[in-house]
Amino acid sequence: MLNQFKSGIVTLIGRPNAGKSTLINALMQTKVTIVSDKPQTTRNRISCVYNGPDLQIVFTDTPGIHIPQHKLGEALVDTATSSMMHADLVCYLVEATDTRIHEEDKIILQTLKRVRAPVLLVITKTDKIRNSQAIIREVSQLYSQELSYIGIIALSSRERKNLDEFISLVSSLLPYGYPLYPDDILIDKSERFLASELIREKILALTHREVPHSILVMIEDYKSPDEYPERKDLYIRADIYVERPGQKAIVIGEGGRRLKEIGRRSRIEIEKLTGYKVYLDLWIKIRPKWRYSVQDLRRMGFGKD
Ligand SMILES: Nc1nc2c(ncn2[C@@H]2O[C@H](COP(=O)(O)OP(=O)(O)OP(=O)(O)O)[C@@H](O)[C@H]2O)c(=O)[nH]1
Ligand SMILES: [Mg+2]
Repeated sequence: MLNQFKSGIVTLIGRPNAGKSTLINALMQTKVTIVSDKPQTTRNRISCVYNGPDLQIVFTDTPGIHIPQHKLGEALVDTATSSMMHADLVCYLVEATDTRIHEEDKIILQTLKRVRAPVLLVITKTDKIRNSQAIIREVSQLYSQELSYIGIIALSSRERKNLDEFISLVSSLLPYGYPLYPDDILIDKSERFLASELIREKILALTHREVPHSILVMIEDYKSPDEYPERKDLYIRADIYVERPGQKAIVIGEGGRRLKEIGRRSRIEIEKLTGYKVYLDLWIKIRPKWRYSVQDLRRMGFGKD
């Protein structure tokens, strides 16, 4: 039986907003990683375990590769780059509407030269264009000089188009081997981490310009009935960090309305995730220029994965 089993680590890379996290959620059929229309949403390497018949694929979501403007950006790009080095297969995502190679893609192409794993070119968001075949031809032409890739596929996570074909193609490119995780593991991150991400996702959805990028969410207290059987609800105290007083005012909103909405939306999703009624205690704090400080980043857990 075992000699039929295929398994491997498949790292998704691409510039910010390429659709990496959305594709992983679509494949997993549940929300494991947060999504927004703002670039640089994903900040960590997140491994998600997909199980199929005689198949286990560990999909790794990574931060979008870009030209870093601060220490946080550098840490994000480092995380994405090192994730490529550990992969059995790298999926390089480009958007169907991309008709040229962007500066960020040039960085990716440069890095891929050092990667041993084969590269699959994945064209995302085909629901935005009319003719997928024409786009496949165009993208192949665009990248054929720059990259030696093992295959190319176009898909839409939003319309769930070509997802089964994507899984078949990926599995055909993976080695035979043992499962890497027990089959009841979905993600290599704690509920506490997922809760902090869901809160950040709601802030990203409700703020604009520099604010989303300046946000950091730290869970300071997490008391779950799993750990404290006498409790009926899940108590979460989270600190939301911003860089400037003006940003604090924006997150709070007029009469506290935005913060209330952030709390409401976050609570609904965390309740869905954990199955418990959630009591959410949100505090906003200012930590000037935390994205530029190596010490702050280390204290806040970046650069550990
Ligand atoms: N129309 C359409 N939009 C999509 C599709 N996939 C993703 N998007 C949108 O593209 C935006 C970015 O999606 P993400 O999944 O967060 O992109 P990402 O590559 O993970 O971005 P970073 O984490 O910032 O690197 C979101 O607004 C998504 O809703 C798709 O198949 N079709
Ligand atoms: Mg992402």
